[in-house]
Amino acid sequence: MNETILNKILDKHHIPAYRYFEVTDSTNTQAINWISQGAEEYSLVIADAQTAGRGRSGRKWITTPDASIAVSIIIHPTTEEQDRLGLFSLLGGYALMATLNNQYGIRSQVKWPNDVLIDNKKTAGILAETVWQGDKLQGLVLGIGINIKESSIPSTIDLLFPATCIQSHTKKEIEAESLLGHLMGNLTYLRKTMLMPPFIDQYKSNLAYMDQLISIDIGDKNLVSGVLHGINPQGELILIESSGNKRTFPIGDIKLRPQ
Ligand code: BT5
Repeated sequence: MNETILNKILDKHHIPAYRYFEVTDSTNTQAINWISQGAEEYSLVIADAQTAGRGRSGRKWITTPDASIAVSIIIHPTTEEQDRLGLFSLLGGYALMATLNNQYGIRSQVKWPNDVLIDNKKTAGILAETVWQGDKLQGLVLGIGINIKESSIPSTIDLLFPATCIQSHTKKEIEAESLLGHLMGNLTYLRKTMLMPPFIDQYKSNLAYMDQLISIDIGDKNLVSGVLHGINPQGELILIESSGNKRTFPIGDIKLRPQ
């Protein structure tokens, strides 16, 4: 990234501080360390490449130099937000989806709980992690990995789900620094609505596989199938099984697949 442009854009979005790395292990790891040193709300850790980028449950996230963005946003959730921490993962995905749709005219969707899809392929993944001292929340790190250029798309042997990148879906040149600025603008705005019913409704209207038959992998090779019925105010997925039984799934480590 160009640091002069980055600095100007982040300043415009009132980002209090940021740490930028050409390469780091994981921006989430850096952000977690920074929280224990007293990082302010909306401080950012940004990297062009990661050597140990992570997804959920120890899975790997690949960030390619000059082709991707890895960003970790430091958040200090309010007391009300602390009752619904799972919504942050949804907020990250929704804010990026809104950026692609509104600022770049690229039709994208959210895939519950932590992906952004373009044309049914993953272009970004979100990893929200919390830092606790005893039972007191010190902060939350919202890590977002975004594929921008073609070379960011990992080889299929590294993938559980098809992948794409933003640049393949627009002729407009994507500048990583501006994309980050738009993302932060949308995220800070949408966070104010996150606990209100319209947020859940809007999320549902942009949810991949809504009203379709899907399977949920609940671990140990156990699959639960049903029709995706939406999400509840906690951000949990609602599935209707063929028996008519309604089940909800919390944002844990479960994988959703189309059938
Ligand atoms: C995620 O996990 O999708 C969350 C990824 C979060 C990455 C960000 S980057 C900034 C911050 N710092 C970090 O260290 N992490 C966060 P999950 O749903 O578990 O998906 C992981 C799976 O996505 C992998 O097992 C691969 O199949 C696939 N994958 C890995 N890299 C990818 C990429 N660049 N594009 C598309 N899919 C990818």
